[in-house]
Amino acid sequence: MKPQVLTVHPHVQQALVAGAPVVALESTVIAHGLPAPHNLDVARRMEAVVRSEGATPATVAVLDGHVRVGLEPAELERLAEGEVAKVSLHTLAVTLTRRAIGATTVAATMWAAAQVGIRVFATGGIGGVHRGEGWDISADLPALATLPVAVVCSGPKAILDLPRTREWLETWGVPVLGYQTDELPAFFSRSSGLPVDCRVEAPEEAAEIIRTHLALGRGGVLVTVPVPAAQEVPAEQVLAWLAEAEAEAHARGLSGPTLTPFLLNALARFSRGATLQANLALLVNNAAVAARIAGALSHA
Ligand code: PSU
Ligand code: MN
Repeated sequence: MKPQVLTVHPHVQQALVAGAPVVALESTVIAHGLPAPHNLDVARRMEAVVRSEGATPATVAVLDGHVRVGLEPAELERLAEGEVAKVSLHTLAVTLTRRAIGATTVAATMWAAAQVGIRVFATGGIGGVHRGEGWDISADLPALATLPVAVVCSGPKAILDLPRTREWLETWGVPVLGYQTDELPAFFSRSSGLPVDCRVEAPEEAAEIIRTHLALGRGGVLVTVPVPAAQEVPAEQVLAWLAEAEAEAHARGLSGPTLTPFLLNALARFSRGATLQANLALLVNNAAVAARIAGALSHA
């Protein structure tokens, strides 16, 4: 018999049945992307802002052998504390089978959203092609190419190779929209020098393109929203700190899934918290924009 692995929270289920707006949220950013107590605080703020914009939040995680779509407040707390596995698509079945507690990445969260018909998902930054000569490419990219979900983010994380990530998205047919920007945002910074495919000014405009792309029966859409200007960290500064962080990661022999959390944490240390403040601000802002887009999509 096929194992039943997905459980949808009743509030999320009600919204989906009613055709009301729902926004998926990931949990790797809570468990691995941010230090306590900011992680739990921002997870709650993201859910709250989605609600205040009239949509239902659906934070995704792996608990007790199930992929859970929509969590109770106490479950959000469990994810923010203690040992939690980082679950991407290659580790999803293992985490489920072993009944371990897991935080889902963009790739795994997109899969869950697609399974239950959630079309909009908000996060901070997507994974992408890592810098350097290796072949570390996040599973977030093939997920975007194949799963029918719009991911609202502030671009690929600044620790990545942005030009290569941009090329990858083009090759695999992922439309990249710029929300009130002509340039691909660079996570902590508002610009990267790389173009988006199309600038959109309003949620309705984004929703129309998303609806059309999803009707093509291909994969997802990337909606990129720059970090709020007040919390921006200039790209040159980020790159200088990143060089130091990479040297430290190299000296420690870090690679694979531990690399992204290590680099984000090192940048927060070197910047005396400036990158952390940028990360928190963009997460909440992206959740709000995603909720507005989900609202526009539901008034079809
Ligand atoms: N966005 C953030 N912080 C994070 C992440 C995203 O602001 O920590 C997570 C996402 O879950 C993304 C993952 O899917 O990092 C990418 O990890 P990797 O490069 O190992 O694929
Ligand atoms: Mn990787």
